[in-house]
Amino acid sequence: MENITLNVKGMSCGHCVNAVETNVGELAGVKEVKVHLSEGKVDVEFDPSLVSVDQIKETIDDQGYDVV
Ligand SMILES: [Cu+2]
Repeated sequence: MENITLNVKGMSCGHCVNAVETNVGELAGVKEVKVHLSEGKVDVEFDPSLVSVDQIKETIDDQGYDVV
């Protein structure tokens, strides 16, 4: 397992937290995802043999948020 923290812009409320946590959490290989709304950060624990950082970033992007 690997841990990354992504800086994400555009998350502003509980709906955003849910959208990111649910969609990233559904990716095969993602063990845990935690959004820190006030800091604009997303912690992800994942298995790099099953999912790439790019896939995780793309999934957040698809929800309408910017990974910086
Ligand atoms: Cu929101």
